[in-house]
Amino acid sequence: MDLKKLKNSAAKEIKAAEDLKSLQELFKKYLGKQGELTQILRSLKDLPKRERIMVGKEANEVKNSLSLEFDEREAELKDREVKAAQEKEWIDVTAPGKKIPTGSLHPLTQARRKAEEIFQSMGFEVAEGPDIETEWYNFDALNIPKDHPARDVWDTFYLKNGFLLRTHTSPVQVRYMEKNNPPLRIIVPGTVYRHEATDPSHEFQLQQIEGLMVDKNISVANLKAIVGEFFKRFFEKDIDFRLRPDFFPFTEPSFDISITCLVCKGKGCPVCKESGWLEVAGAGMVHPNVFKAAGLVPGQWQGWAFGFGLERLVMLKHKINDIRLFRSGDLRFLKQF
Ligand code: FA5
Repeated sequence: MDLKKLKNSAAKEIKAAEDLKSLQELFKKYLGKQGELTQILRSLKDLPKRERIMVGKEANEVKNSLSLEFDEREAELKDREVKAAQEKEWIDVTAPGKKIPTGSLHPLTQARRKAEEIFQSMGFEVAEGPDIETEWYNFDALNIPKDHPARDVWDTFYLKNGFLLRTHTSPVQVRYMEKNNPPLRIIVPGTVYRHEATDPSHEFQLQQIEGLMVDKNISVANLKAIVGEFFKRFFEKDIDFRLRPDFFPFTEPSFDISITCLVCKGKGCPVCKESGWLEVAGAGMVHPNVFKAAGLVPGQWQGWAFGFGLERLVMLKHKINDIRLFRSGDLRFLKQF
């Protein structure tokens, strides 16, 4: 057996081994129990003494040299494997993070919460009532009898079972006063429904904030003061507003509350119907018949009430020129708030 040849070819194969498994196979082939070199070493005993010493020496040298080659290649392959694994699992901790898109509260929800906060800080309680109402609470108890022309003002969605979708939040005035004795201060935020055509300032589903304050000596001056304070805090600046005589069957006297159109700064635009003013609320002193319907003695109490349109307030605050955007589901619009 030519030990030199064996050494050379083994060394070549070791160097060419591409992974630890094939290296192991090579080890078996040459240095394993049945390995080529092992067999040579084993057969030494059959050789004559002189030859045995010579061949033995050379065979041992080959063995040591191949062992070294194996160790070296093993270290190289292990190193290569570790590096490959590291490369595969490498995380760039300096890479900028991916932004997870988060939602935000709808501008109407934000505004409603802000209004609640402002009124609560002035001692008002937040009350609620049902969206599905009876004719009694929506109309009769509010001094709007069946044949009264004012019933036409609120184009109503009537339901098949005799109920209706409330056309305003005013029914909660009566519902609340039936259960709670004055003095009282409440606001009632809620959705109302009107069977009407939509345009830049009219929706068929909108939110109102009703206000009601009842005590012994309540006047329009109190109404003006509270409303003025609300505007100031809601719009975060001084706001021009005006009360003009209006008519509501459940208040006497009645007013509409308008503020300078902030979209066009009073110059006139489609939102304010070119008038420079936008009506944001109806208001007035609670009519004696409403106290009566709620089971209170009219002469004993005085009170004022208002009903704001929340969309209109938000439109003015953020200079939104079309009320229909609120329910459009358009993310480009909603993402701005
Ligand atoms: C009422 O609904 C009365 N209940 C308000 C009231 C309450 C008067 C208490 C007196 C005492 P009116 O229909 O005007 O009134 O509506 C009140 C406000 O809701 C309006 O000023 C306006 O801001 C808003 N509003 C009414 N209809 C619409 C609509 N279709 N789209 C958007 N906003 C509306």
